[in-house]
Amino acid sequence: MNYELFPAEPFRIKAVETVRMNTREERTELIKEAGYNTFLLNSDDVYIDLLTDSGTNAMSDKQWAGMMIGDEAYAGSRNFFHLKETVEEIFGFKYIVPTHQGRGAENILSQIAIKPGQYVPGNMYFTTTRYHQERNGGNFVDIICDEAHDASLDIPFKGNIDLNKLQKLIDEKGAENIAYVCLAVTVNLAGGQPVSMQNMREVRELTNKYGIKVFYDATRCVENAYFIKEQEAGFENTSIQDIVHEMFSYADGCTMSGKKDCIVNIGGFLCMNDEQLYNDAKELVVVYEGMPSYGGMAGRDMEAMAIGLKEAMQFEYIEHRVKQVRYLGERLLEAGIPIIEPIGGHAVFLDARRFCPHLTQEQFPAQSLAATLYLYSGVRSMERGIVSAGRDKVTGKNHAPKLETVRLTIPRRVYTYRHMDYVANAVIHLYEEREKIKGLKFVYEPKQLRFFTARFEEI
Ligand code: PLI
Repeated sequence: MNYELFPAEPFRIKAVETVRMNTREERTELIKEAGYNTFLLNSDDVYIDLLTDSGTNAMSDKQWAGMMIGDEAYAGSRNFFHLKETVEEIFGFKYIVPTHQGRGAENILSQIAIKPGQYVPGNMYFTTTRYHQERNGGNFVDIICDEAHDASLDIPFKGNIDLNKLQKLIDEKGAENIAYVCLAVTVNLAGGQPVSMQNMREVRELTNKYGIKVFYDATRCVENAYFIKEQEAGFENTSIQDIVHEMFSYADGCTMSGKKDCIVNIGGFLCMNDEQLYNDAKELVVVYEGMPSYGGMAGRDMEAMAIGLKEAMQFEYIEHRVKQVRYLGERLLEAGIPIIEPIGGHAVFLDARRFCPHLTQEQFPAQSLAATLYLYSGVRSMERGIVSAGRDKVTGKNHAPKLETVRLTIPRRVYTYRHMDYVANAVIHLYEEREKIKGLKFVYEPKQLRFFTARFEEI
């Protein structure tokens, strides 16, 4: 591996948090007590926590300073106006509705923009996003390109929408039966794969012909912008902020989980340009979140988010972010470990089908691989496969996604390359003993979003 390709951390460390390594004997008990579900482990029992990049970011000194100028007024907080100006400058949307996190925005958008029975095409599903769409009577349809479902296919922009699939859906169901297109940048469950600017432009052109709205899931849009700058012709010399701005010029609005690319620990928002839709959203935000000028966030959190968004636009920040993830992925590839390729923006995804060929998908190989990695190393990861996919709301059968993965998700500005080495070594060690990974069965299966709290035992 060429170490020159990986930039050093573009920050100095000012405050540290001690982490503790426990023993394998302790972890044997702990993972059993947690029902082989890494979500149910206590943070204190984890050595390196790669469960998620959501809300696990390290804030900067400037963000912490911003927390001190939080205006906690119930209405009209000055931090709301700072956030609104920042969002307008970066994304170009007129209206913003703050929410406590991304799913708060999804809840409101799904209620105001979906009529029961309508279709909601998207580039692969995300758990909470699809849940809210279906809860409001929508039918989710996956229109991501076929390549996205093939873990070993190393091609750029695997998050792209297949325009033929979208056209076919419009022809079959009628434009009036499509609530909106939900376009995620990047696509989390496809492995953090980006969408090209060209694809966004083409989706806009096609939907404009039929008057169909397009809402982006903006959660990891800065990572997406980095991939465009790095890999799409014509954007080499464009700034990250200008790329983000152009991306969102092809959308009618967006939902955002601020816990990712806004580099904060909590918060989200919903944006749009349509005044009527904004009024509808305001009527609901007061029911579920709070006044339209805080929507479930403290004033200080809105300030930290405004500052974080600007920091995320810095090239050095996002280059290091994406390349640190790539470093871990490259180390695993060098050792012959099967992962989703190309390496995405926020995480390295182990391909559990190839890692555990001795297990069937119904034996939850990714769930078991995540549990066993914790047992071996104290590293916490997350299942993103059949357990996360849940059951079909009509037939009650398990969705059986082609991608059966374990996600090693890297928090922003938290860990160093040495931590990545520890994780890589742990995965390589486990791969050598992979036949010891046992199948699992449910002992408790929640009705919705089951992966969060389900419990298992070994078969
Ligand atoms: O966790 P929320 O409610 O702030 O955001 C929900 C959400 C929406 N879209 C996408 C693409 C996500 O990744 C997402 C949350 N992701 C989590 C929690 C994750 O661990 O990936």
